[in-house]
Amino acid sequence: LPMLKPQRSLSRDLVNLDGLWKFSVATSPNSTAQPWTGPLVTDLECPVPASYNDIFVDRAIHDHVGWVYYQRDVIVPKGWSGEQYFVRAESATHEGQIYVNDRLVAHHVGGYTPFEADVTDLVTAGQQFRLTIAVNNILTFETLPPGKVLTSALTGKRTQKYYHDFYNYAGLARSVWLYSVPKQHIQDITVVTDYKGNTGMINYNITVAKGTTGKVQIAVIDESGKTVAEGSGATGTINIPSVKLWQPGAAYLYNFRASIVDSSKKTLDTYNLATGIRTIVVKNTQFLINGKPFYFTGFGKHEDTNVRGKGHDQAYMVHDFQLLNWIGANSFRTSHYPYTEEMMEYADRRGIVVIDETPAVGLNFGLGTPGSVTFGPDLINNKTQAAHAQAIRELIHRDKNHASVVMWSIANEPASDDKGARAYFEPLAALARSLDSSRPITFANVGFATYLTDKISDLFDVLCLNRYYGWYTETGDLAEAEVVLTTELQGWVKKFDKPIVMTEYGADTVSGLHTVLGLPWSEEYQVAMLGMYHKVFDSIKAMAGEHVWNFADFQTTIGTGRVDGNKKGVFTRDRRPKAAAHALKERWTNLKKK
Ligand code: E9O
Repeated sequence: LPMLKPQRSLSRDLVNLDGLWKFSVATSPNSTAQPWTGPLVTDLECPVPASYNDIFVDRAIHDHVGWVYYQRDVIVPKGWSGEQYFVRAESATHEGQIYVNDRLVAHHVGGYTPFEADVTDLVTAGQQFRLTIAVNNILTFETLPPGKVLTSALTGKRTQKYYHDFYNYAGLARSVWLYSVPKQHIQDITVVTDYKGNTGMINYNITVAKGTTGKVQIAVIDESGKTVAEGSGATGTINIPSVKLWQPGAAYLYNFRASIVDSSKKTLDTYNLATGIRTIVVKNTQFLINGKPFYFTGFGKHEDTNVRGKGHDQAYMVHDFQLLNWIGANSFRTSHYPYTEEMMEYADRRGIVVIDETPAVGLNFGLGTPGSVTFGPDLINNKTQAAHAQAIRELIHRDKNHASVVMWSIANEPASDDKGARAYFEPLAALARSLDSSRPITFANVGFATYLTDKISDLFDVLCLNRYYGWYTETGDLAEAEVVLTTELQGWVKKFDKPIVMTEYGADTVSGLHTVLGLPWSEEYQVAMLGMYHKVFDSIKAMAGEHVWNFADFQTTIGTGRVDGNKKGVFTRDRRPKAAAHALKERWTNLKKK
């Protein structure tokens, strides 16, 4: 697992490698093809960060299945001699290989989490090297999300099939870094916060690099720059008098500053970790943040914009949070994969609450799980489960210190009614709990796994339900949909003493389409359907939140069921409000006042 997110501090340096990289797609489907072992011969340049698919006006690149190569020259700053340095990719979707000159230095499977390589011994400070990153977009039943490559018998063309409803954007959609740390350095920090009365507590655990002889020291600094507590040792508890808690909508962050200090009191390394002090407890049907019932309002989101695909963009990030604030939302779910670390940090600073999800999506339609008749090499299998376990490890490792993250969602819409579902999920739920006992766990349950047929919800703390009565079923009939929704929710209430969050509900809506009859696809229908759901939610005490599907329209695979993507956005893909945005703003702003 990679080290802490790189940062600049008095002891650490950071070089951003974003920009235009040389780019080419592999001409052969074989991953051992030539190009990356030398300078790439190509006249294409691709921006990093961005998915490559929509950048070029070239259907072959858009639809490419297999490896692509990114390449640029990099200079290790001359002042780094004596330091240890790494190349880090925040993500390579879905499989990445890092090459320093001709040498393979890192390999990683999983498209939404960082990986890195120690290049200290390969390049001297002050020298230049050729950095190549190969990226593969193939999805199989050994990756998450799962998928399958099909080859046309007629043309030989390969296509990537997958079972989830968002476009298989690929490439280097997040930043790439070269960073340095001192030889004696902090490798990892885990903080878990608590409070008693007005004393805050940061329980921490620090691991240091091999060969570190210096001692760990801690200072906790408040937002005004005042040191409010100190401590020492690799593990311990820091008490903070007159604590200011991190609250939804009112973030407060302490700087948890960990240092390594040698025997002559010289500071060798420093890492600054923004830390919000807050507690999360699930009690009966309540989701408590700092002991107060929290009701989630907001959306399932996507990393998705025009041209960039899943490319991280600070303008969109800040604007999306502005829109969340405008509409009165207090939270979102990182459907259906971990988002950039920048966004998690930004949520920490904005006081936005996050349900953090793994890329385990598309384990639903026509797929089997261990023990079921459809389990096998060409379907969900033990290797899928192993990839799933690794995805849980990497997500929790990366995001464990974020105050904004209040719950882990380990899957979206798996076949939880399948007879193999328990055998598949029992160890995964246990794994998530063993990695972090300070947050509840959940998964987003799909409509056909009802309160009567679902087999795994007792393994989780919160019931997250995705429901589409009035859209995929009872289409256009909100009176009938209301009865079905009420029955379903009451069924869950009877069965479990747990909070319920509706993590998806919504209707595809063509911006600008209006009907006096309020028919499906119109803006009127989206408003009416959400309104019906809200009326039902308000009648059920166990409801602990509502996340509309989706924040914005987003791109999907081509098919007859989608017109340039999924149109369930409350905002269009370019972030203009549909009528439902105004209706939600009114409801959520009023809920906030209560
Ligand atoms: C996952 C999300 O990524 N949930 C889907 C969303 C959608 O708009 C998709 O974009 O299609 C909904 C799944 C609906 C399943 C319907 C089952 C109905 C059975 C009663």
